Amino acid sequence: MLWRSKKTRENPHRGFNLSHSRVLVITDNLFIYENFKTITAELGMIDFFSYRYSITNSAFKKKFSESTDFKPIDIKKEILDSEEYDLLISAHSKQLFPAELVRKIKCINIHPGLNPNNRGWFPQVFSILNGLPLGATIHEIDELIDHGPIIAQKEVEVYPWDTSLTAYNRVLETEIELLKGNIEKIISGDYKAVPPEREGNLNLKKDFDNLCRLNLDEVGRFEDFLNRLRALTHGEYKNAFFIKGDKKVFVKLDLELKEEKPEEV
Ligand code: 0FX
Repeated sequence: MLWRSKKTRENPHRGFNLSHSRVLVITDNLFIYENFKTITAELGMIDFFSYRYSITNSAFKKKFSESTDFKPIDIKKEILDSEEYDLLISAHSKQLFPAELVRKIKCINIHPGLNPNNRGWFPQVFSILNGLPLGATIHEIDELIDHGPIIAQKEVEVYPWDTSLTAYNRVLETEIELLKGNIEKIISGDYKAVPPEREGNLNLKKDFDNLCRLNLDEVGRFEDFLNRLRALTHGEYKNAFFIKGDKKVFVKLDLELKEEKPEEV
């Protein structure tokens, strides 16, 4: 059960003041959802959070059809207000929070990228391609995508042998680390958010989709093609493809690391 008062309340479990006692987390990512619940349970804060997933998430609809406390939400249609919630957290929500909502309630985003680099869709894919830094960011949501003042962030390495999946897994672990280190401050409002120094760059779903179609006549450097395939290799996802006659052929890379002694000159 959540606190029903808007006033700052004492957390009986931890003894710190909460200004956000009614927090709604919207997530479409299982790893983040499970870790979020574990972290808040460990911190004795489980009662302050409720969870919803996007109405469009058919996999979650199936998986959580029996759940009484994890239900879908249509963030554009459902009227949420500050009478009901003090804080909304987007933790890999597939729905963008409408500007009207962001103006009404404090909204925070947990994002798998190092803002303002490669804001938007699948940051690690674009970091592998354009060499911009990758990481995880917790920030206040404003009216633009992955753009608002930054509460916490941490860079992760991107290696020349990474695929999208290996880089992404490193980012997810870092998001959880940031969440653990900052969630108490966030719900008590005891943090300083700093606007990013630059606007950075933004990638959309259509930019990712455009990368996936390979043109077999394209001429270029081998390393660039390799990077493109690394960026599009992510477990079972069928991303990169080319068309040959009436066939669509999906491509992914299989990379294996082995220690080598540097060649003697
Ligand atoms: O949960 P999430 O990792 O997050 C994504 C965006 O990266 C993030 O910027 C946005 N705020 C959030 C709403 O959506 O998404 P996912 O589980 O759909 O994808 C995870 C990774 O899987 C992705 O980074 C790359 C890979 N992937 C995913 C899809 C759907 C592919 O390689 N191909 C795909 O078709």
